[in-house]
Parts: sequence; C-alpha cells; structure tokens
Amino acid sequence: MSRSYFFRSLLLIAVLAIGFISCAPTELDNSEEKGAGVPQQQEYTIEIKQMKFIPAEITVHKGDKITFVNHDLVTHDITDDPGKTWTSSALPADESWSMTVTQSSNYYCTLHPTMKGKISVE
Ligand SMILES: [Cu+2]
Repeated sequence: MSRSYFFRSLLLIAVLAIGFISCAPTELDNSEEKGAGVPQQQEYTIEIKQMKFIPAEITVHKGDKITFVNHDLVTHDITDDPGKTWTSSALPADESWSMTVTQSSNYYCTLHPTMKGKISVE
C-alpha cells in the first residue's frame, strides 16, 4: 500500500464518518418530535348529550380548535358566560360548530342556562 493511497483512504473514511454524524442527529430529532418549533393546533370535540356538555371541563392550548356537536333533539347554543363576548348562535339537532380558543372561558347554553361548561387555556 502506497503512502498516498493510505491517506486518500483515510480521507474517504473521514468524509463518510462526518456525513454519517451530521445526518444522525437530524433523524433523531424527527423521531422524537420535540415540538420546539411552531406548536401544532390540537382539535377537540365536546358533545352535547342529554342537556350536558361532555366533557364539561376541558384544558387546551391557545389556538386549539374545539368542535361542539349537538346530539340532542333540541336546539342548544354555546355562549361565553357571563360576558356573551362570543356565541355559536342557535345550534340545531345534529349540527356542529367549531371555535378556535383564544382565552379561558366559562360558557353556557342561553336556552337552558343550567347547561354549563368551562374551557381552560394552559
Ligand atoms: Cu341548551
């Protein structure tokens, strides 16, 4: 084996090794899903059944989406309590309504004020 051939081989191995090392952490990051970048929007469903919001209390992150589905035979609504700063308006049977959460809220149904729920933003 000549001296130059030996060094060329060594160089080739070094290049391959550097390539492998620089690739490896990227693959690790992808598999771990660190969530360090832009937060993903989570989607939640709150079902309205037998005059209740299910679940009645939910904890989400700002920007998450909540879809309310009315499984009852009667019309309900979902309205901020007590300020009424937002509302679904009337939600007939089998209809759904979605909102993007911006802040913690208590809410209720203006048609059946005993129906209450709570959204907490953590
Ligand atoms: Cu109602």
